Amino acid sequence: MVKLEFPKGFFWGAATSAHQVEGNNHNDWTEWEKENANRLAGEASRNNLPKHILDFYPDPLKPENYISGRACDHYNRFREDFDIAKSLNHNVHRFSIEWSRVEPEEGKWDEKEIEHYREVIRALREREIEPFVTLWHWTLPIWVAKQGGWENKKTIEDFARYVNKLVRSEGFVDVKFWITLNEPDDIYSIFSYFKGKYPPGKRSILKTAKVLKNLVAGHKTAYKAIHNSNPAAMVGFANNTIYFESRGLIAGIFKILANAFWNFWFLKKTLNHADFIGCNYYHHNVLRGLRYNQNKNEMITDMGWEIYPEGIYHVLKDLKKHNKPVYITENGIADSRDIHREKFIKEHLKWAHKAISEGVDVRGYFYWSLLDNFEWSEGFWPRFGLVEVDYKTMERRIRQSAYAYAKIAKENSLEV
Ligand code: IFM
Repeated sequence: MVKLEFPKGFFWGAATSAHQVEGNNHNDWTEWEKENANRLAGEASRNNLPKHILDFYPDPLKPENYISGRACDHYNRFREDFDIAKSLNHNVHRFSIEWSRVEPEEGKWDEKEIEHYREVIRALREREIEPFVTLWHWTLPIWVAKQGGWENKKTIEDFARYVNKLVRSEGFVDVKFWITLNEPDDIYSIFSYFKGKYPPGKRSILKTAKVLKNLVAGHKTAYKAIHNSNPAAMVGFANNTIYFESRGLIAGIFKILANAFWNFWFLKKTLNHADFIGCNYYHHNVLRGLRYNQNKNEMITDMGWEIYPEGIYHVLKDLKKHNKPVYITENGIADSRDIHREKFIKEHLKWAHKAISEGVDVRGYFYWSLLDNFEWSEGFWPRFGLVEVDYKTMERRIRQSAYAYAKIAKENSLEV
């Protein structure tokens, strides 16, 4: 048995996002869900889904699975949820603010909603849990979506105004850690504007390029706004990173290009406007010739994603050259039976620890997610939570793996 000690003051916690947990939002996603729930339920096939998830409510073959609705009712139960996080020794928590609540109409602030998030921050601080606040996790107020979302340059100014309003409001001024955007390039732009899988469901390289450019500008203006209000703040964005491995010469070139776009493009564009690097890691991708996803898939999650903990070591090592603090802002597994989660967490932490021991300045780990939640176009069936949510009763049940993670957090070390 070897004990791997993590750096003093290491952050241990979990992440959520507003739309996935709060419930009763009204934004571009809720509209899209209404339009697409029947289609998504129709496309879901019993054969492609793991059998064991078919026993859960809601049924992935029914439209209700694809409507976020009450979600986890975290909007009303956040204190109870933070009590759970506290009992699991979390000392940090990542959550996002829902822009459509704060500014439901252009230029009109809903002070009650700002007060709500002030209460959320207060509730975390009362429990000695450090808040990591995400300003934008994919959803847009309806009026922003109507003006073309991130395709429209005006959204950059609108976003800056929203950020300015928040960071200057009482209760927000002393928030130290801010994440401007979640997975802006690799997931949002690609899924929403290139693959057309997420709203607004477009498929255009030109639009993708425009959105990417505007998101870079959005990040930079938000960075400046936060620093103008609080020079001591630490600001970054959450980057979705993939560990690409190549087999053969052509794949070697493919890998350079894939890395340059997927892992480094947004990062390089915003490096002068980042106090830390947020690293979300879920995937390994083996390239063979010009084919991708040639993974062995010996172990997979409920969503069919390969479990490949070593990959986190490689993506972290690749970040070392930037000489910035790194936070693992997401890493998690859809595992409704909780049979892989404990090992998943421990193995990823073992590899993250190796990166730390080789000089990468990793300062925190956020498991995705604290709760089971609404997994976008997959709806409710993927179960990522340390805590199970019964969507009929909203009852929370702490999974065994959460206790294993709680022990690591308490001891600031991992036994392997
Ligand atoms: O649920 C998502 C999250 O919103 C963004 N990162 C990946 C998670 C799992 O797919």
